[in-house]
Amino acid sequence: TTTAMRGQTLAFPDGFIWGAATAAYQVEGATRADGRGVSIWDTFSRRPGAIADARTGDTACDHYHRYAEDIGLMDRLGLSAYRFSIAWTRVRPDGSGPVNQAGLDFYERLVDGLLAAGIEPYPALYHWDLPQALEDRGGWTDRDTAYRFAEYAETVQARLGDRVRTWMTVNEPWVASVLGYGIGVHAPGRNSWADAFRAAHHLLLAHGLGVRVLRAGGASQITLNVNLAPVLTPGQVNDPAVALSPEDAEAVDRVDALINRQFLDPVLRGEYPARVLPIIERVAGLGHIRDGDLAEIGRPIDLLGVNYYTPCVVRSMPGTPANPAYPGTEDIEFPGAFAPTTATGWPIVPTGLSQLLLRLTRDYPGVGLLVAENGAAFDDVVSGDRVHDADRTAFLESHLRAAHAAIEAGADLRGYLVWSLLDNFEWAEGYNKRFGIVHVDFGTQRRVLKDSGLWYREVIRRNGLWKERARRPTLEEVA
Ligand code: GBH
Repeated sequence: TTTAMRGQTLAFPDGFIWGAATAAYQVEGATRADGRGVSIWDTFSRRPGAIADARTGDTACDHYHRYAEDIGLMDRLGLSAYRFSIAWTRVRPDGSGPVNQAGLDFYERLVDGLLAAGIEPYPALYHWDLPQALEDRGGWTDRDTAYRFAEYAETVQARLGDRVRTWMTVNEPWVASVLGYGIGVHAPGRNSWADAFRAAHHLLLAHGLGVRVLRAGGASQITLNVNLAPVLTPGQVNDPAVALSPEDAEAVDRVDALINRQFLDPVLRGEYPARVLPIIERVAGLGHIRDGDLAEIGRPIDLLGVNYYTPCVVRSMPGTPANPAYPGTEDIEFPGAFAPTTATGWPIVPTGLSQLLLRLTRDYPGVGLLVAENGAAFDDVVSGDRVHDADRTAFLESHLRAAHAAIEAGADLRGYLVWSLLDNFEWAEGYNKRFGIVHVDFGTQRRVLKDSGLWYREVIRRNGLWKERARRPTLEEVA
């Protein structure tokens, strides 16, 4: 890098981690290969009406067989890290029974391939694909599942711990509990608020027990990934400094406690927020929260994985019934934001990311931050061997500018992982929503680096953005 180039670059800190993420059920396919057991997503995706166009993850991106080609793509991108998840059912097909060595062999090939390409593996142990056998015994509503998770974590680490330095425990306990057990739009498709709160607690407990065994096994960095959203009134979306009425301030605080602090406080402070406990007690009782659990859950971690997509927009509106996804939100309306949206309908608010990172820095000091997911679904324009996705590039660029601003203002942000490396099985949306920086033709499994991927490669190469938006190179320059 010449001085001139550095002058034009909005540089990120040295050693900043540039990566991309996927999850097992969304990309692997090969759901019957080499002794893999049945997960709740195999079951749920066959439930009539559960998934758009009745699709499943049976084939997905066939990453199980094409991982070497996919590592080649990561190498072209110049990624420093690849976040993937391990399918519990490949390792212990029944959740708790015998270990399936063939499943571990796959992750060993993947990890070795990544290391050979100079890419740091960031495995996540749980990205929603619970073994069906455990669900049949109560799933995450049963405390025992957390202990089975710790057992499985230990098994995986015993095989890969000499090569994996960074471990991710659980991905998005809010989504897994609320969408899976509370409103049934994700596996296992149950509909009970009480179950959702119990599941959330047991997912947190699984994380804590996982930290304990991973640490004992010598892990050097441990994270959990939480989906976080700044909670804002419609007025704050455009002007964060706008003054709130006491009613709006209360609505914001209550929803923030439910979606963010319910997970952050146990993990980073060893306690449930006082604002949430009475809601949990009313809905589920407190019997599932035992003495000692919060000490277990609050074990120190090194990094917090922040998954950010969009803010949560609320305002006080007396008489409104509780939002089905948020018990305890009586008298609060969720009006959405006046902002452009992605193909999933989520408002695009890049400043939400800087606000979030700075708020974490202020309220939860001492833990490093990693953007563990950020990205967007848009429709691709395929033209010959190019895939045009200018909207995605603009989305990523504006969020990276926001991340950079947070770093300048003092956030200890260590890295950024794009969701996602590949277009993939987008849960209840099937294959209709494309989040990849690599286009996947699901008929032929052909992969093509999208324009956003070519752009990201350039960002990684210079460890930064172009200072002036206008100086962004043309695609011809970077292709
Ligand atoms: C992540 O979940 C997952 O980890 C990943 O597997 C998935 O593919 C990816 O995101 C994309 O969906 O209130 O209607 O504006 C993200 C989950 C996304 C949940 C945003 C809450 C709010 C939508 N979150 N969502 S809305």
